[in-house]
Amino acid sequence: MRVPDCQDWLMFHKIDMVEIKEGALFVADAHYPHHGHEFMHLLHKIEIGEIITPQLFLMGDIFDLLFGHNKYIQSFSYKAISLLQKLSHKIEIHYFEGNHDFCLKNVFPDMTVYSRDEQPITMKLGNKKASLSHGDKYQTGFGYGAYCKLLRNKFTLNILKPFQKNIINYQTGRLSTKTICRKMPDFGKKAEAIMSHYKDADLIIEGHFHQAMKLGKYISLPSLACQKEIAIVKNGDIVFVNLH
Ligand SMILES: [Mn+2]
Repeated sequence: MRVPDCQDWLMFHKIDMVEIKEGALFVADAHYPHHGHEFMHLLHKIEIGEIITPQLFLMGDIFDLLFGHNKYIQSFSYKAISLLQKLSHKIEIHYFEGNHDFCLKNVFPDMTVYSRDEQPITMKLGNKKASLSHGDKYQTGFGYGAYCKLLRNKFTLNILKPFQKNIINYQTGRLSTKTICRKMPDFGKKAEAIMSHYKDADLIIEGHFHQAMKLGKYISLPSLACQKEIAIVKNGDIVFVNLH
């Protein structure tokens, strides 16, 4: 008989639907470090045991600009990255990449990281089937799938090297002053359009829009940067809580 190896373990976990546990925390759109320090405070509280959770869901755009295969960009968020790496040894963390933070599988090897292509992911919440994703799947992005491939390519990396600091400095400056908190007046319609892609799900949990709204089976998670709120599973239900 063959001894099970790491690959088998991965396969098993891919097939087995993840169960969202009571007390699980959902953090979305912190846009760290440009839009407040709540994310760092939250991680710290988890580290010292002031907040206890069995499971942490990072729903994308946690960092305002972060991607793998680039040391310079990681230097801006070094403390948060190393604390997250540390926490990932102690608790179960699921990271859904967003449009601001991607190519992170190597940065966070002890988390389950879902690329945009892999999302949405179906999980169980009690007897409900929940579809989870960052939330920009049915919108036109700037093609970061291709970007991700480019970043992994040694040839492109070498060509970009002399310019990368300038590019990143420019983007960081632009993002840090960007207005990211807006109430979307027609959000009901948008939610309807998104829901039409999920005939099969009982619940759709997404970040990205920063709306902090529940519309039928659609949950637009609060943005930690905008509402200063996260979501928590309480009595099998997803509720929004203020961190202050
Ligand atoms: Mn987003």
